[in-house]
Amino acid sequence: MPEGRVIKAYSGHYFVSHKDDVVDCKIRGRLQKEGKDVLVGDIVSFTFTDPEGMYGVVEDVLPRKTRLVRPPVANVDQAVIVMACHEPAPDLELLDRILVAVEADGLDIVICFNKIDLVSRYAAEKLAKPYRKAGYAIVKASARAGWGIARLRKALAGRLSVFAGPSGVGKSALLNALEPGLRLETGRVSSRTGRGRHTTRYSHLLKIEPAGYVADTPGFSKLDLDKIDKRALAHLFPEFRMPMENCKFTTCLHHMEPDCGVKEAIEIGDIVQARYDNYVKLLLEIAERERRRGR
Ligand SMILES: Nc1nc2c(ncn2[C@@H]2O[C@H](COP(=O)(O)OP(=O)(O)OP(=O)(O)O)[C@@H](O)[C@H]2O)c(=O)[nH]1
Ligand SMILES: [Mg+2]
Ligand SMILES: [Zn+2]
Repeated sequence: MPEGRVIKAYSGHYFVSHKDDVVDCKIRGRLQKEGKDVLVGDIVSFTFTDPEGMYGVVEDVLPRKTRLVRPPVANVDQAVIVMACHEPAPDLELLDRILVAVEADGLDIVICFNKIDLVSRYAAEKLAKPYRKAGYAIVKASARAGWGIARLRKALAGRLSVFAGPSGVGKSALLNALEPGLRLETGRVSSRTGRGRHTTRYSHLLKIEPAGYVADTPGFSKLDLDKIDKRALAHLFPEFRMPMENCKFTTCLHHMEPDCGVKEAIEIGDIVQARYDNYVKLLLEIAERERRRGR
């Protein structure tokens, strides 16, 4: 039976990429009864229902490697988190929040600082440095000028990636730069609020040569960290992992405790203060939530 990847789904139609074609499929009723839903990103087996091979029926869903809730995409390997260097102003608290959520999902991570054409080289590097230091793969890019696009393409090859980041940072523009044929709708950043307008509203997968798939996801601006408990949080900051081994107490939350390896690492410059400050912010938020639930 032929197999392919679901690249788009809406109102009962599942578009399955098969060889160089896309087959418009319905779903076998039995699958619903078995409680199997079909997500964008799923690999499915299907049968053709017409001699031209344009239409088909999804017969089964192959086992999923991963399943993201937001955006609802299956089998994602990697997240590309896009922030603009300017317009909208970089929100590093949001970036750290997204990083924590993506780390918790176990995805590989690339951080793309876009719109470097709008700032000095120094300003772009100042933004990127703490994250490079934390061990993240960084791409500095300008969708407008075409800078960094080759590096981004390399990072996407052979994997299914999601693009994430606030509205207006240039996710669609970057994808257009990668595949000029796509002509995705890009929005203006509102001059009144300085924010994007959430131009992109549904998930589908785009083929990025060579052999990369990308979900162009809705921009989002808020993220709750509901499933993360406060003991797990520090492990989701990769640059904390080694210093944590020097904490005196195995229960150390790296906040008020004495003899804390994380705080020592800040003093000698191995951990950036701003990252730590966002850690504490998230820690207190999680602690507060756990307290409320405990009651
Ligand atoms: N100067 C400059 N402008 C850019 C760059 N990339 C994107 N833009 C502009 O920023 C605006 C928003 O870009 P989009 O690609 O629509 O942003 P998005 O992240 O897809 O936004 P949503 O779909 O709302 O989540 C558009 O006006 C783009 O032309 C860049 O590298 N430099
Ligand atoms: Mg968009
Ligand atoms: Zn500690």
